[in-house]
Amino acid sequence: MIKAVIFDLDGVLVTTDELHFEAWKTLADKLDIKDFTKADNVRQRGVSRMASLEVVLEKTDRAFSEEEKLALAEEKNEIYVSSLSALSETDVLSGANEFIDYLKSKGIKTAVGSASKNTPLILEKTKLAGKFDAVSCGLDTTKSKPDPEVFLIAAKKLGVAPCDCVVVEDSDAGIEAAKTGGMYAIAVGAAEYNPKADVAIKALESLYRALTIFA
Ligand code: B16
Ligand code: MG
Repeated sequence: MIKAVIFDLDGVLVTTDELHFEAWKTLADKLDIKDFTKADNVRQRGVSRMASLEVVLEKTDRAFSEEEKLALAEEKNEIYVSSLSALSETDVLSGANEFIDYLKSKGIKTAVGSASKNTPLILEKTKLAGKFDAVSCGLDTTKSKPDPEVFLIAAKKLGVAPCDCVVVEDSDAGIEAAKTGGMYAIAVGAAEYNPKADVAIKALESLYRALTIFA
């Protein structure tokens, strides 16, 4: 019996995945890396800021010290955060608010489970803050997806056993994390073809039907 739904943030609830790509692209251009593409960006979904940086640096022969890498990650974050200034409730993906309200009406708990350290800022700007029973994000974790830590912390904050949780994810790392954590996984968007997911959907409007599979 499903007692909680844990939502990934970037690419599931909010369109910030595109802003992450643009910020990494700006950094790549500055490093004279010309072939950083959307295909590379798919591998950055769900993983930490530092792991995402490695995807960019794979494209150059230049070597960087740990200190330089931290500075590059910080530079990307500054570009990304400044692009968040225009973020508003119109950037919440279609169907998200309605589905969260539906879950509440059914007594099913909700949480955010995101790798992003910018989660509180994004929730505030999109007026999603306060809609969830719990928030677990990159500020709570020491290990990032595909490690299940972020989702296990969410489940613990909710007081729900992992086997009674469903995770909605757009990244392969996130699907892996949910399954390793003993949860059900619904894949959406970029993770649509992940064979480890229990169900795949094209858009959030299909979540109602997807949820009946676990009932
Ligand atoms: P930040 P999610 C993830 O968010 C993004 O998908 C991933 O691309 C990013 O590197 C990660 O957050 C860290 O984000 O740099 O803002 O701390 O998809 O888990 O909600
Ligand atoms: Mg995501």
